[in-house]
Amino acid sequence: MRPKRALLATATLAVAGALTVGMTLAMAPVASAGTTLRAAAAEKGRYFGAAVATGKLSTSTYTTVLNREFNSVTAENEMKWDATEPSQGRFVYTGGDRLVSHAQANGMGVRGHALLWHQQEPGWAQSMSGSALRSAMINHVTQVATHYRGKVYAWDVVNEAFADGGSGGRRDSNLQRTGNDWIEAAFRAARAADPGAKLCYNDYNTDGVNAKSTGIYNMVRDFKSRGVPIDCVGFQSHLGTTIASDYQANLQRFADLGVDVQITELDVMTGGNQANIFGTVTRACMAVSRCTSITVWGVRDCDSWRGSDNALLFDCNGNKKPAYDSVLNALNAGSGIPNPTTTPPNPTTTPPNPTTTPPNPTTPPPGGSGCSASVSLNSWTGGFVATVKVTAGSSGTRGWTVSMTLPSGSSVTGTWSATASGSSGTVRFTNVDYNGALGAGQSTEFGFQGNGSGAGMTPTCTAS
Ligand code: G2I
Repeated sequence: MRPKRALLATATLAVAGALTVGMTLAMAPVASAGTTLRAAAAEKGRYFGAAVATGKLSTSTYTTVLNREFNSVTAENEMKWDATEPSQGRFVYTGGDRLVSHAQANGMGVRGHALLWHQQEPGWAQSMSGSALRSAMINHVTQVATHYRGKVYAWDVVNEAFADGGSGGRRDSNLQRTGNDWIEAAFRAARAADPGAKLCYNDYNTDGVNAKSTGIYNMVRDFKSRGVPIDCVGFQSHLGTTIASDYQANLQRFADLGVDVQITELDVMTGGNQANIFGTVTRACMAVSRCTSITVWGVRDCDSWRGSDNALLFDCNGNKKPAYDSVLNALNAGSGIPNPTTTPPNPTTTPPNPTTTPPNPTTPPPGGSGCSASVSLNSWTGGFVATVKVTAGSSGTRGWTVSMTLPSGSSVTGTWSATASGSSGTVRFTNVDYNGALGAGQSTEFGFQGNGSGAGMTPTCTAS
């Protein structure tokens, strides 16, 4: 018979290994002390992640620690706009794909970072403005989120859009100057492209109740009240030698709005308090049931953007620092997410909107008998995003086509979850392979973006 310790270790590894896209997290049947960060976090239904620079995946000291200790990764730079769309309309996914493969091979989830950010915009976007930039940014969100659909459990859809200081308002940028609704337009486009990813707003200097975090809080509350698809808020947590006494209370007030919270870029100034502060952050997350992941911004001190701050959990040789023990102890002492089957950290392929759940393939729906479609529009001067909901009639559908006539002078510039025939005048949108079959009364969504106005379009649905 195997000793009990070995059995527990096996259970723990199995849980950590299950934290991949498409799987539902199960709690370990017996509480045990995890001996690695990933095992300890997984036992509590959470991710413990690191920002990864893919160039370091060939360094064995680095990869040994990464694979042993972390069950989530964030691309430090590889999924940003400048990396993924270096010239307009030319998409490069090499670095991001490499990280996804590494994560999949090692039982890790992937946090996507970041679809839109005023920094690390490619040069061509930096020189754009107005409706041309708005179209370009929405296209970027659509393309990248579509590429990684089903492969990331969360996206930082918008990063660092709020100003520092006491205003509580937005930061000026060319993105912001396209109109104050740019953030919600981005979230709607991201949801349409990847209905299964948790969509997050991410920022720094939000580590307590302050003017900036309150500005974000008010935006999230507004989004929730108007049905803008936001699922989580990321708290970067680049910390100095102190931590706000209301760090946990701040997380909790966001969670109480009905969003998950995630610690997304944690690092802490070296010094006497480093281990305590890492522990305080971890305890705060564990005490908030909607705090689903903690990510540190790098693996070893010498991997950090903070240089001589020595701000991480491992020294340059991969040795654990006192801060590591502090985090591990806090993970092991913390509470699990109360009901991980209904509030998992990784719903991934379970879309937040059950209307987009594909039908059960074991009961193929009959053909014939109609469908209906409705459209919702997100418009700005010179462009729009249309989200179209297709609902099957009483006989279900094997496939569907939605026809819409665009106003004169308008055209379709990109489509997701459907195939468009034509781009102006009357455009026909036909299902793609995974969303044609709908059971009676079931719905799915597709979308497109266009130039010009989308006003007054009336969809007609034909089922096959
Ligand atoms: O600045 C720290 C973080 C703040 N929150 C958003 C994060 O995305 C951001 O990460 C850092 C990366 O850690 C750096 O690695 O973002 C920086 C860019 O603002 C990254 O630095 C850039 C350098 O500026 C570039 O010169 C360099 O080519 O890294 C690039 C790739 O090594």
